[in-house]
Amino acid sequence: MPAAPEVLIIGDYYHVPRQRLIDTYACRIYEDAADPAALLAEIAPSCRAIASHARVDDALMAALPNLGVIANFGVGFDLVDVAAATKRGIKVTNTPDVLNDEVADLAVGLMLATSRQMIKADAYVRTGRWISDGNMPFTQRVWGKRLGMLGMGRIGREIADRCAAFKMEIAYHTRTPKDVPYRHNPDLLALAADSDILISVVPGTPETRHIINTPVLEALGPQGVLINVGRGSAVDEQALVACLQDGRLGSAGLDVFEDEPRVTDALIAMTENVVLQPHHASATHDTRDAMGQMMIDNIAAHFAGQPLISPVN
Ligand code: A2R
Repeated sequence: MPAAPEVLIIGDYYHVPRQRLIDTYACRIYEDAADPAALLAEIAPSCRAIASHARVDDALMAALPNLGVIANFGVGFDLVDVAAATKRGIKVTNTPDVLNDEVADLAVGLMLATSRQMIKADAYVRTGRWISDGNMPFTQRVWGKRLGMLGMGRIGREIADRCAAFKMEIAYHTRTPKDVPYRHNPDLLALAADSDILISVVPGTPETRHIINTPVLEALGPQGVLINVGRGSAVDEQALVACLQDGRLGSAGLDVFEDEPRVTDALIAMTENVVLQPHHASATHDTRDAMGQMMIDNIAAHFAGQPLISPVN
């Protein structure tokens, strides 16, 4: 019986599929190595796959000449240098679709929590202010409001469909119009100006970096709500802080940040109009398991010489 193929595990992901991977293949764990360079040198002849939830750069690929596939845990694959992989003939896979509903649920929850100030309201009860100060000041309505979606892909569509049930008026901005029952706006600035709530669910690419900037935030306006469940890099966080601080933007609900897991002190200090989540929109047991399984299935397909399930290059 030939030895199981060697898989390099990089980054932290759900322990259940991770263990399944370890039980199935000969795996080495990058983070466990006292001397990562020595580990790479040792597995260089045999390592044919990386299962990753961390940065995979060209130098790492260069150290593993027999690498055939980088299976990324997550739909967003911005941590993998796909151009370098393609140049080296290495396939990259991701985990699309299995997380759409989960992320959409959290996006809607974040929209409600931010607009209706649910975290602040929770504290209002717990700290006794309901008794000392009387009823909490009123909040902003969600149903029937104008929703702008930045991104209308697999996840964006699920978010929009949920928001349609909230009787919201929905429009979206993408580079190309989609076959959806919502109005396409080719101009993000105009979309922001026409929206009460803007939800961002675009990938982290050079093109989307800081696509939500001061003009977009100002267009959303003093009553506007920004929700980001895509990538932190899509929002100019400094501009966001400035706009929130001086009232040019109303509030924000964020699951993703520019420098995760570090979140700027200014955002942490804003408890009145900002709701923060630890990049966990897809993080339920079921969905993280499904994502892990998809990553494993891609590796298995590669080893079996079969078509990959979700190639990105
Ligand atoms: O622009 P299009 O027509 O390719 O539409 C895509 C849109 N998008 C952009 N919209 C405006 N300006 C851009 N520069 C830009 N780049 C991409 O984002 C499409 O509507 C959407 C991405 O959809 P999917 O590829 O189906 O991704 P999915 O599964 O919805 O996930 C979105 C992202 C992931 O890449 C992770 O970063 C995060 O959510 O979990």
